[in-house]
Amino acid sequence: MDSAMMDSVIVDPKLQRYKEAIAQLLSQLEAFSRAIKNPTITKTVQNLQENINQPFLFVVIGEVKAGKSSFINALLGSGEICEVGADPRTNMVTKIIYTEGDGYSRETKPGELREIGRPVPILQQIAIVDTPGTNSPLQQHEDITKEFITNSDLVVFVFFSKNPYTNTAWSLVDFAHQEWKKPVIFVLQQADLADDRELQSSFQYIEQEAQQRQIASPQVFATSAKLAIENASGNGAENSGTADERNNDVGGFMPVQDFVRNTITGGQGYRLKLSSNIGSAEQIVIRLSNDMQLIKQQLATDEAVIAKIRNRLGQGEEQSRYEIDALVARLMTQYERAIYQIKNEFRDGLSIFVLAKRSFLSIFNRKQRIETWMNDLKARAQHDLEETLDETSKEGAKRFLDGIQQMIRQLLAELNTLDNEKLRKTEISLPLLEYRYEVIEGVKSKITNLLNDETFMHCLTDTADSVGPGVASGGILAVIGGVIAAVTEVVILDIIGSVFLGVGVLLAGGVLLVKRRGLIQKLDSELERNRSRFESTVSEQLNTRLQGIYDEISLSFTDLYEYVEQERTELTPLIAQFEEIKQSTEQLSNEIRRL
Ligand SMILES: Nc1nc2c(ncn2[C@@H]2O[C@H](COP(=O)(O)OP(=O)(O)OP(=O)(O)O)[C@@H](O)[C@H]2O)c(=O)[nH]1
Ligand SMILES: [Mg+2]
Repeated sequence: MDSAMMDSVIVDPKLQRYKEAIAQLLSQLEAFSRAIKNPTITKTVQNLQENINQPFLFVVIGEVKAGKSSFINALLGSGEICEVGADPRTNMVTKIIYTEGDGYSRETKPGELREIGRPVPILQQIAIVDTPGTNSPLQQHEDITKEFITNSDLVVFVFFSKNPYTNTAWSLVDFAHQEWKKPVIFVLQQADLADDRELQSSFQYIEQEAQQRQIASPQVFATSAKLAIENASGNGAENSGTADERNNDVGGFMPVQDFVRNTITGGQGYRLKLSSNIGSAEQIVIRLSNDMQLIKQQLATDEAVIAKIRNRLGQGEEQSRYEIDALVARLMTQYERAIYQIKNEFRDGLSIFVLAKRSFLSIFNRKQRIETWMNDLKARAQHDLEETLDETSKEGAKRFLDGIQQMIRQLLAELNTLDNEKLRKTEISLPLLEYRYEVIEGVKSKITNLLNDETFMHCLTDTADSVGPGVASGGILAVIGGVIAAVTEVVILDIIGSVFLGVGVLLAGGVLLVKRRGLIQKLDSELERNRSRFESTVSEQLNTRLQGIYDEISLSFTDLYEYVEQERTELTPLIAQFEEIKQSTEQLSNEIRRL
């Protein structure tokens, strides 16, 4: 009877595997509870882990020399666990537990409690408490014994087969069975020393006593530790596991093992213990489930809102670009209308001067009149062009501004959907979730500021003369104003000026009539060239400005973008981890319930 064989005899390997599966699940749950920084759940899980990893605890009680220590050795299949002898040996309550390595023995409460560690595999599943005889004078042991009984899974009462009648253990039987509802068994030890008649009356006596104590069908076994151990060290190892194993049950331990396996270590008791453990794990998972669901949904919402914001910004930019194109087109129409006017006047004016050539006006006077006419034409051209372009650009800028304001309001509405009071009261206390509120409020106030902030809105429509290199940073109107000024003051006047310069020279030469056509063509092409330059400059600068405005709005969302990115990185693995735990819990729970 080696200890490896005892392992499989006493503990049901199938249930043992479930125990390991629960232990694994609990360690996953522990890691998860640490990840979500919930110390209460971590503590609960740790208690469960301790509980599930506790081996079964058997307490062995009986009179001095009844053979308790020998019984334990035989049951565990190792003669070396408890000290056995003719004189009183077990002089204090002794807890025998598993240890790796050489083993040890030390008094954990001097004079009262000893702990023995042994590298015997079965002790990983069953820890045993050996007690001094109940009739020994050392009564202070009774308190410790009782403490162990309350935590035990089985209490074994050992009697001397030949003479069980003077037993002093019955008060502890009451304590274990009646007060604590613990499973108890009775063992008639040293059965080899009693004859059949003696054994039979001992059985009857124990059964009667037990029944008087409301133990309905008392479990009474007769064993001989002596024979069992002798057999094991003799030929047990070779015989173990063979078909006629039962016939070799020298010492009567087989029925004891059967009972233990069926009712404690492999039976209903074990199942109850497993299902209570998985039940507790399930409770924790359910408790976390709602919060995890909340977080999962929030992550999805956050991502959707971010996508909507990006989309809206994109659409807004497109819309603004479209408005700018339309504005540029309107400006160009105005420009064309104005230069059409200039061209006509120029043509008409020239004709008048050509006709006037035949008059008697002196060249000097003619020159003066032409200069006056030129200056007048230049001034009117500039004024008309400025006025009409100015009006159009003001109207365009207003529309543009309204569009942007409306978009910002929509963006604010999107941001408001991110508020979630529930998220602040969960079992999950990640720093990430704690500063969520701050991030959302920060972004909201930045966006609200864009609406209210003088500088931003002002700079949109700023009319200050920030022409030149500052154009791109000025308001829309400043941009347009700058371009208009450049087009009219500088370019138009130059064009007209340079064309008139030719006129003056030609007048002096008296060939105006011949060159008139050429002059008109020159003006046309210069104005046309200027037109495309105007168009490309105003369009380019407005688009640059637009880009700046949208960049600034986008920039206000940076914190939120970064937050959601971080949220995704941190929460995704947590969500997956929890899903896995949840699934294994459900699966394990179902399997254990079906056992
Ligand atoms: N013949 C026979 N002797 C046994 C048997 N079991 C134990 N003994 C002997 O009985 C004596 C007492 O055995 P223990 O196992 O030390 O008894 P115990 O109840 O632990 O004794 P204390 O710890 O001193 O109270 C020892 O000399 C053992 O060798 C048995 O089954 N048959
Ligand atoms: Mg003993």
